[in-house]
Amino acid sequence: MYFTGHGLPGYIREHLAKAIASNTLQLHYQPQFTVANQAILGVEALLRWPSPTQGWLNPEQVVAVAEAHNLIQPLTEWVLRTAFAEFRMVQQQVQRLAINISASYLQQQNVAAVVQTLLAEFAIAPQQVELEITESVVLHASAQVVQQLRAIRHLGVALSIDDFGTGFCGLRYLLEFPVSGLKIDRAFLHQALANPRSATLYHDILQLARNLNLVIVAEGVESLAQLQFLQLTYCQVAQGYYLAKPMTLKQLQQFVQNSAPSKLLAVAEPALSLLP
Ligand code: G
Ligand code: MN
Repeated sequence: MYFTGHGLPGYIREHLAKAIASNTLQLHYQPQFTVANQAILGVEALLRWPSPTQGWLNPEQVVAVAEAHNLIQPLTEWVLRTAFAEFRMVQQQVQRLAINISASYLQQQNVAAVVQTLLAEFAIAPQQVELEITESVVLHASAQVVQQLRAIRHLGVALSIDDFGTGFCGLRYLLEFPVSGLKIDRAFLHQALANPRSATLYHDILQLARNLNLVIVAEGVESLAQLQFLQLTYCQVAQGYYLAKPMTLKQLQQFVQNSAPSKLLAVAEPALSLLP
């Protein structure tokens, strides 16, 4: 889907500052749903860059170039401001907005202060916002970053670990870090449906998170069977192509208008056999 040719970092480096300033960048939104009846609960904002010559640019590479070339501040602040402004357009139907924040932005900036200002400017309640960080942030966090994370939580903004389980984040960190939620990496869900041991692992991650009072979002739901498995394990929130793909703001506005919560899922017989 994305252009990833060799010349790409060079292209991004050359055009990123202008793309930020000229509003060439876009945010797409992927809905998150309650597992029980697939009611839309929130959206995750995802960076998209349609380049006239290169097609859709890979967002991870865009962020990597921004980090390397001193553009992470304008990029992240464009994302925050745009996401907040656009969230206002769907705030009646969507309760929560999740935004990805990179490690270097957390290291450099007073994120809590930036978010606090934007919350006031757009009249959004802190409880409606969630910042997603990766395990690498937690792993390499300086005292200053930990202080930032505490300040964010102190505002009432949620803080979750993205792609949980893929890095080397020791479980000890879950106790020591001021995080409020986990997004379990999609690889765990895919494996869970493939063999009983992986199913048990997924189940136990959920259990652990619940016992620590962490909110779980299951990432990468791509089939009904996976959704049924999540219901069976009492996972509450899910995101993935089976439920909805990332979409433009316009599409999201149509989506929330047309979607009524569906019926509760029937008991998930096929998934039952996976668990002890
Ligand atoms: O790391 P993070 O969870 O923020 O990544 C989100 C990315 O995952 C988005 O770019 C989105 O397009 C992609 N994504 C969302 N849902 C699915 C899914 O069900 N399957 C796969 N393979 N990718 C997904
Ligand atoms: Mn994310």
